[in-house]
Amino acid sequence: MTPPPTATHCPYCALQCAMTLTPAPQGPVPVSVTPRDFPTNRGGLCQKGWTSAEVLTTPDRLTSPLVRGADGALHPATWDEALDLVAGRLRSIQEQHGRQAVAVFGGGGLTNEKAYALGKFARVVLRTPFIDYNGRFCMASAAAGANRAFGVDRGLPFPLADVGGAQAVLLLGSNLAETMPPSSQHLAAARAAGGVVVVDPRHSATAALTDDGAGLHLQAVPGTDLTVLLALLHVVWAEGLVDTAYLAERTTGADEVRRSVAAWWPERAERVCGVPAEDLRRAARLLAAASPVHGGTGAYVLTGRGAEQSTQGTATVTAAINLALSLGLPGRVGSGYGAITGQGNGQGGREHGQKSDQLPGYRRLDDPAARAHVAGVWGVDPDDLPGPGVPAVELLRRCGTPDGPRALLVHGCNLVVSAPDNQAVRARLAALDLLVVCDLVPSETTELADVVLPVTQWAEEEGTMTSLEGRVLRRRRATEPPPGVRSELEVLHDLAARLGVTRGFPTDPAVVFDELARASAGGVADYGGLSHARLDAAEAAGDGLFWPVPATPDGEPDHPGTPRLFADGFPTPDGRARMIAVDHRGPSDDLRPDAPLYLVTGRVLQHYQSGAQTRRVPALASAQPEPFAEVHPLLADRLGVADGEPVEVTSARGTAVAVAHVTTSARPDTVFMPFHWSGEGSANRLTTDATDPVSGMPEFKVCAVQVRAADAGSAGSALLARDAHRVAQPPRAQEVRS
Ligand SMILES: Nc1nc2c(c(=O)[nH]1)N[C@H]1C(S)=C(S)[C@@H](COP(=O)(O)OP(=O)(O)OC[C@H]3O[C@@H](n4cnc5c(=O)[nH]c(N)nc54)[C@H](O)[C@@H]3O)O[C@H]1N2
Ligand SMILES: Nc1nc2c(c(=O)[nH]1)N[C@H]1C(S)=C(S)[C@@H](COP(=O)(O)OP(=O)(O)OC[C@H]3O[C@@H](n4cnc5c(=O)[nH]c(N)nc54)[C@H](O)[C@@H]3O)O[C@H]1N2
Ligand code: SF4
Ligand SMILES: [Mo]
Repeated sequence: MTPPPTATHCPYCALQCAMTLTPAPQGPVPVSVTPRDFPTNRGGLCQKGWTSAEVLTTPDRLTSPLVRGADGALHPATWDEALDLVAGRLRSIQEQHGRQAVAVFGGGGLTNEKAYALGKFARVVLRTPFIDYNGRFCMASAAAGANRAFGVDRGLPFPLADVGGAQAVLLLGSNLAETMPPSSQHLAAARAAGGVVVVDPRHSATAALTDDGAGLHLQAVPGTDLTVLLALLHVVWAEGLVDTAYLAERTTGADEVRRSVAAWWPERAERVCGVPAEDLRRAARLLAAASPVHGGTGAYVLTGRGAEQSTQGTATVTAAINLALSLGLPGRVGSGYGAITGQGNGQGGREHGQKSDQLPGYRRLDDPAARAHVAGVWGVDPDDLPGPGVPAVELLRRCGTPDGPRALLVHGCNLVVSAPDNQAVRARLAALDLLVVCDLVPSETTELADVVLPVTQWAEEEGTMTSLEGRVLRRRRATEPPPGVRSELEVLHDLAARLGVTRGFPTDPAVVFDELARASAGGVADYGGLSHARLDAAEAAGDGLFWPVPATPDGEPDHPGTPRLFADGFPTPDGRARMIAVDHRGPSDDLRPDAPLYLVTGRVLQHYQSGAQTRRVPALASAQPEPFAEVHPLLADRLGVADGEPVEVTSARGTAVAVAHVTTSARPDTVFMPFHWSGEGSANRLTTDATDPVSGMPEFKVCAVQVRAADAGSAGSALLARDAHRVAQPPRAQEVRS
């Protein structure tokens, strides 16, 4: 008898589309994927979701630990050999150089259980302050802005489906039509009302949703979102469109914000952001008209990475929140501010202790009460818990330096592709005494490792993921992992035991979750009333549950979860949202004579992040076979480059080579490169590792570059032709848009 179908969610992004996996014993993949109806995806899946099962049986799947030999190559080893080696080296490095000589790097794709166990492993077993994760690349500015203003960071503090009722939606730097395709369904009403406003230097697929009267595309100069927001704020204040009763009752700081935006009249903003003053006025009026105070059906202000991955990302998020508060949106059903979280568990991954300053439940590591609570759950002395470490970029800069970490454990991040200024990161990783990488597939980062540990993925494991809405969902096992592969919980258990900690690292995800629930109880992200069993029952009834879900005393009904936050107040000391005046500085690496163009980076539909998974799926790789740079026809003419020809893009960090896609969707002063590829075509050879002073988030989105044609004989084009990830493919579908 074949086993029954399994209800689960997509392995990739934070939309966590619901899907059913049906055993396919005769097929090329062990399970077949069908979409499942769910409030976020409403039966939709993108191409990545449809093809996700192919990564389970990708031909070069890691199925044995690998250890670097005397010949410099990676060789298969037994688990005992690999784990003994790792534990022995960690011990001797810590004996010689201190506990802080070992660092941990996590990921927002890990389940809550793995993220929690990893944070505990760093604090309890390694007792190092140095742990951070790739959410620092992704969610840190949104988190910092929301924590400061609202006292809590849940990306969307409302169900995504609420957006479906709105009359206006302002999207700053989100290309959700490509990055979460099924989510565009929720924009239908706003489009019909002419109310979608997209701020993006490109006429992206999402910007195209504003065409034909569906809204406005504000094609701003890269790195100037803050001036767009300051101008929108100026207009709503100057034209008396703010919700004065709401501001008086529910916020502090409105006067300072009003004063600070007085000088940002639209004509002044236009000189910086390039968006016509009249469009800025129209956008502000359209949002105001949709706001409840003016009788509209609702308005949302949503930010994506385009606005956040900036050295002024936290300030930009703060201005977006100021705008939403000025219009009285947060805490009203059908309106609000939200950040569109990216990674599969980008939300849960930032709640349970992978962050350098954080303990489970979104508790702070420098809060004595939080330390005492979590130390109690862990059965350790609070004084033995290390203090806060440093954010990801700083951690990477220190790796392999005389006073920095000598060993790094990486779980769920392909740093060599995805980190900013990745050639410098590669050098830092190469300078380590020990690099240990857990992954499912070989990656550019496993290639550098001293030890590679092969782990289970998605459909082979049980766990939970917390979606962009803060909804805790069950990930379920639908197929056996290949022989030789272990779960990350087993890896941490086995390493802990070898390092002398024989208790506290269970391998059953349901047991780990129960401990996570206790550790988070009473914290901001309170999972205290949840268990795998309760989530299974909730999903069977149709949903999942939104945190906080506190435990209830015995005999009382279970807490129903919290789909909408802020109805009765904000979790700040005075219950009010804090409005904070912010001002514009501009990108850290701005245009100059030898770098007269902007580079902006981002994503395409078919590839996920570093491409480690999706470059292995033939249908995805053939749809997007190679690194490219979008170039406006005017710029292409000036450079003497035709569509399909290689260009060399050079920044102060390095040079990358990519195929020109000539398209009018670009601004003439800006080229766009996706970051999904490695080697010569890697966008992160060019990006700067300058970070936001509040959040530590790097400025991935904007830097200054020089672009030139890579002539046929140049090193660049020769290298591109040799690029391992370039495969012979049918002609590209994308044509020049006019
Ligand atoms: N297909 C696909 N989907 C994904 C992912 C993926 O890798 N591939 N990753 C997931 C993850 S982890 C994340 S974080 C999300 C990211 O989701 P998004 O934020 O939607 O994705 P990006 O493409 O990084 O950036 C969005 C847009 O920002 C624009 N942009 C660049 N510079 C600026 C600027 O200065 N200002 C403004 N306003 N816009 C700018 C780019 O042109 C781009 O269209 O996607 C998730 N979904
Ligand atoms: N230029 C530029 N760079 C960017 C961005 C950008 O917009 N522009 N965006 C940034 C953002 S938002 C993000 S989120 C990062 C993402 O960048 P990465 O962190 O590199 O993202 P992934 O490719 O998802 O890498 C995850 C790795 O973990 C593996 N993996 C998947 N699941 C598991 C698991 O359960 N356990 C373990 N151990 N491994 C697993 C995958 O196979 C893959 O090798 O990139 C950042 N880099
Ligand atoms: S939108 Fe995201 S969650 Fe949905 S199928 Fe695509 S990658 Fe998966
Ligand atoms: Mo991300």
